[in-house]
Amino acid sequence: MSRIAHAGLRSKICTADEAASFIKNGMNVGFSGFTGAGYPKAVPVALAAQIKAAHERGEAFMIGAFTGASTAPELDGALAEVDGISYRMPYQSDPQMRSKINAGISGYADIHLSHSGPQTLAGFQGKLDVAVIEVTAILENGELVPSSSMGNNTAWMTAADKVILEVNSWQSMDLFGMHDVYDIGLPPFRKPVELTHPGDRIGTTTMKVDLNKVIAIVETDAEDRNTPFKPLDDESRLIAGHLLDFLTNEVTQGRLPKNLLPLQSGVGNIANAVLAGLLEGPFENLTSYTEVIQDGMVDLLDSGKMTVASATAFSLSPEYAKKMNDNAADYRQKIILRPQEVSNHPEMIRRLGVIATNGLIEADIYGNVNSTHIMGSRMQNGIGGSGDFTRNAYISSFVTPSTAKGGAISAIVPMVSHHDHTEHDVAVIITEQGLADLRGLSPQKRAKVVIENCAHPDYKPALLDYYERAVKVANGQQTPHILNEALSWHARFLETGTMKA
Ligand code: 0RQ
Repeated sequence: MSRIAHAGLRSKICTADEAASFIKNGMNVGFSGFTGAGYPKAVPVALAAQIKAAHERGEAFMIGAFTGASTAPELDGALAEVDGISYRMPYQSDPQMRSKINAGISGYADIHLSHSGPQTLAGFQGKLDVAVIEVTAILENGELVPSSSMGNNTAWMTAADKVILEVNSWQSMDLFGMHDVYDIGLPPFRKPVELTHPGDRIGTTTMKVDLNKVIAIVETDAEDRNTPFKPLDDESRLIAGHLLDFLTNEVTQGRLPKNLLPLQSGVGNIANAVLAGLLEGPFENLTSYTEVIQDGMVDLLDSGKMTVASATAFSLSPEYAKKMNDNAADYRQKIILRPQEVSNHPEMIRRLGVIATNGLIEADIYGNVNSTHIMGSRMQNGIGGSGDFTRNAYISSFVTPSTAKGGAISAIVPMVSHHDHTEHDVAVIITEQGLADLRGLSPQKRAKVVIENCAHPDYKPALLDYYERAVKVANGQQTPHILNEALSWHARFLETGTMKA
């Protein structure tokens, strides 16, 4: 059966090459796609070939690329490889894209995920010329069934002058019914998000598009970029264990209900290990209000330990993506995919009392967190949704190994080389060494707990020494620093290849 039921739109079916030719030098393009799910798979590759050919003819051809979050080699990878992206926002994690950003070829605005759609609708990001959106199907009435990510799809289709659709028959038709499409709008008419439980629905199951904007439709049958998770290692198990002990104690102290509060869990292997820990843990009737559904969350839903999960996209291994496709009719009873401005909305995170857990690159002794930059200047991925969740969470936590690069780098430093999450927002820091609960502590007390509980033994004495000397010489006792030494660990690493003195 054709996935394009609308008779009028069938006349727009064309090749990826024809569709891509609508995109010209200097245009801003809004692509679907979030953490390697639901991104267009044919048009960006065709566009990259056209950009390459233009460059070979000596012509300028670069675009602004807006997405939901990270995509895949067929999108970020292909376009970055041909130097086709002059401006990129928001989150990315592709090695090619990262290297062009760090080489200064592609400008990158690392804005909060919940801001990316609304800022574009408001006109803050310039004009959006074209939206390229993957869908599962086009219904007879022209409404669109979203695929494995909602992301910024509706924002892009509203903001853009023209829309190109990719209809992907690899996506299960049973995804129909899993989404909750709700547009919040812009001030002064922005609507409240009247959800009081992660399982609530307030929107529609399909997306609407102005059919006059649709200039091309491309049919594909390609799977999402699904990356396997690493097998759980001892370090991740230890980190997960510290977090689960902490949550158990919060329940004992009466600060959390027995089934906790809705969980947000970041991307990556440690986050997945935390979910695996919950599978063996004592908590029942868990819920999740998060961004991405990983393998660990599917296991929790399968086991009955988790009753419902709300997110904006999948981030599954190939094995779990197949399982999702085969069983989407069951999973849509327990999984809801929302636009990212709803999944990451401060109003919801604050109201529901989300427990947020994200990864970090480095934290300092006072509780400031850097999630994005290596040694101050070099972009890793981006802030993603971690800022949306951390600032508004009931309890915000960060997980990381205490060292990186075989021990040459301490994840706990005197001062972070870039600030993403400030000491005002960070409640708990966890490494394999232990957990620092920063709630209710002044900066000086925090420093002692962070060094004692989280730092690696190789770096503990030097951190303590820095702190104790800072207390003696600083110009104030609120957050004592020795300014010409605070970033010397990073400088040493860049000069010698290790932070060790
Ligand atoms: O480098 O790949 O070259 O080996 O950074 O580090 O330890 O594998 O950890 O995959 O969980 O990523 C913060 C980047 C952690 C991630 C970050 C190097 C390390 C390795 C990856 P290699 P790990 P993870 C919601 C949440 C921001 C977005 C976010 C992230 C690589 O969690 O992008 O939270 N977070 N989104 O060697 C130098 C250090 C380092 C370091 C790690 N201190 N110095 N290199 N590395 N620490 C989801 C979304 O928003 C979509």
